[in-house]
Amino acid sequence: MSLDTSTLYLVAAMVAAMLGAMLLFVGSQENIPALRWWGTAYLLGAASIALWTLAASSLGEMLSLALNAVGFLACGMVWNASRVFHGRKPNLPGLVLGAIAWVAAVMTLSPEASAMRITIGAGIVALYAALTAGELWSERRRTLQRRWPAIVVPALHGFALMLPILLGGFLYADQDKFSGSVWVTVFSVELVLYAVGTVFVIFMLVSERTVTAHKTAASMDPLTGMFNRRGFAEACSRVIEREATAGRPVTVLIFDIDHFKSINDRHSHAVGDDVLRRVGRILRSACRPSDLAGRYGGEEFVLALLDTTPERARAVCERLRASVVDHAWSTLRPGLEVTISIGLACSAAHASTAELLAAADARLYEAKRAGRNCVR
Ligand code: GH3
Ligand code: MG
Ligand code: MG
Repeated sequence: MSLDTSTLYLVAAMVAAMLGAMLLFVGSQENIPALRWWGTAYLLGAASIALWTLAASSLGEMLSLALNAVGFLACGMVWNASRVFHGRKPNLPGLVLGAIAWVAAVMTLSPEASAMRITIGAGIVALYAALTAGELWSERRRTLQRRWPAIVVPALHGFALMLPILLGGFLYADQDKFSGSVWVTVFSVELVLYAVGTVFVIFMLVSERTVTAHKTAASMDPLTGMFNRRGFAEACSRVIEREATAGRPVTVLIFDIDHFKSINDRHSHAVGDDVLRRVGRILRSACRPSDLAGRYGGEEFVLALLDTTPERARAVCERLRASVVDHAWSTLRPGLEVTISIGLACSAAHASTAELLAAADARLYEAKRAGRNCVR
């Protein structure tokens, strides 16, 4: 079977253009700058390949050189898109360096050395592919299992383009036939596969990120920035399981702001919200970063203390209670006073989150009945 090279390149250009338009559209709709980088890169790349394929012979040396440079600029943009996607700044010198290197190489090489030109061009594209793969690799927040296509696709692409360099001696023996050789066909097919494969990877990464963002939003309390009831319960269950396996106890405390309704009534709901925020901050500063803290609902907060003794747990509760009483509440409203009542429960081995919380809740009500502003 013989495949026509120009047709293949045009198909590659059309596929890339459609994917680019799609990326730009989604990037604008969802306001994801990295997708706009990727989309623009694809459109530029597609335009340069299409024009070069259709009109290279009639363009003249300078224009076709410029077209090639635009193609390398597109490769640099793909790399920068992956940087932007991970919250890094675009690398502008790196973006244009490939194009500059190409122009410099063509200016210095003799026009007959077409194989050498193609090799250098492939090398530049391979380098950008490797940089893109490296960028995706260094994103260590995701699991390797999920990230592997993000690394394999650009890495394979780079490898395919490196082949003529690796096999250079073999190819140069047949300079004249190079441009019509099987490699050119292989590259054009590879280009289509790469363009489609990359977009698949991009959307996989974007959807993973969106899911993570929604999950985070669903488990966070926007007022205090802490876990909400759901987030706390989920995290606490995971932690209890882990600690039970390790044979370590987990201690849970629930506390409730005393007479909070009257704080709202006397000082306004906005002041009530400020009190909740400040209590959240006091809670966080009273525990270790490894402990789990959350707003359980209304004016109730929870804290799971890990790997701790009942004595330390008791001390944390006392410190917490004292920190709330001693806080400079008058800076918020003159005459404002805030106290909390705390219920504490230490886990027998293999107690569930629900059992622990119920036990702590029962203690909390004892604390309320005992006159508030105390620990049970
Ligand atoms: P107790 O000492 O028995 O706990 O009395 P309390 O007044 O604190 O308890 P109660 O359950 O009667 O009232 C809780 C109040 O908390 C009622 C509700 O309006 C208020 N509240 C719940 N969520 C919020 C919130 O997000 N912001 C503000 N400002 N108030 C809230
Ligand atoms: Mg209350
Ligand atoms: Mg309450």
